[in-house]
Amino acid sequence: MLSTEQIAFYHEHGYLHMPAVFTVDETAQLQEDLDWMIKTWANVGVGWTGPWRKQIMDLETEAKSKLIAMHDLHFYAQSWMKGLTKASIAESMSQLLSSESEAANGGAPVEMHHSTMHVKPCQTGHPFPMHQDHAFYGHADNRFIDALVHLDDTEHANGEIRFIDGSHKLGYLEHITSFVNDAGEKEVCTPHLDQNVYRLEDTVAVPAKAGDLVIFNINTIHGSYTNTTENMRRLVRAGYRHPDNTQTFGQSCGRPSLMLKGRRARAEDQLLFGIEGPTNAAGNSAHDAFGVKM
Ligand SMILES: O=C(O)CCC(=O)C(=O)O
Repeated sequence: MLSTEQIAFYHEHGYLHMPAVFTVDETAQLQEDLDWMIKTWANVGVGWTGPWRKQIMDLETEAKSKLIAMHDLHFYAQSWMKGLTKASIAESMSQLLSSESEAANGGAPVEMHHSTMHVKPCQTGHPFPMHQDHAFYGHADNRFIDALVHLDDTEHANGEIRFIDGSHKLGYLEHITSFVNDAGEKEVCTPHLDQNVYRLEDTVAVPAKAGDLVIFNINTIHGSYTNTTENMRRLVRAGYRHPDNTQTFGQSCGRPSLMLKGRRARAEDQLLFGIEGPTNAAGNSAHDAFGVKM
């Protein structure tokens, strides 16, 4: 259970470091299975695109920079399914997602929305520009928490996570999603904020140990520097939300999520989840999270 101080810290600052959420043995199994997934399933690519790349990387690093990534590790290895759905994590998320009345009545219900691997390869591992995760999976309100599972100790040299303190209070900000490239053409890019306004230099670094969680609000502005070390920096993000918080667009929109605590309340006329597979061009189900035809 989180202390009153930890809950207050999250609401004030928009992030929280939770040490030793996983035991040494659990962490070792998660690491082993992560390494297997890196070899067997993950994509190795240039990572996020956009003009920010040349602002926060020198030309040589930018040309070599890579990100190893994949979504939904809990569909690929039991350790990850068990780890990300741990009762202690669900309880902590419930504490942070609860209204006063929910807190007085056993805590808010919690569902797990997704998980995503972010591995920075050694030496030129991809930095992340300043952004809010809302830009990637928009929700009606801010009852959504991202949790970074650390598989390696982090520090400045390997690109620890960094936040703009209290920035969740700004609400969702419009992100840059296209730019004019060197050929003068409009090019679509990964959503990010103006790096001159929201600067990595102005962030609070939150270094952590393998087995720790660092959590943050869907609207907290964050980013990270390049991994300059000889080792990979392995990290996995999992998203936890209040089931009443409707997704409006983006990653995994329309997909049912896993209930980790409590029950899914039924809104008036709300339909059951559909059972058919993806049916539209965006890969979304014919039913959104509330069972309404899209
Ligand atoms: O992996 C990192 O350093 C940054 C992760 C991040 O920005 C995210 O998961 O939204």
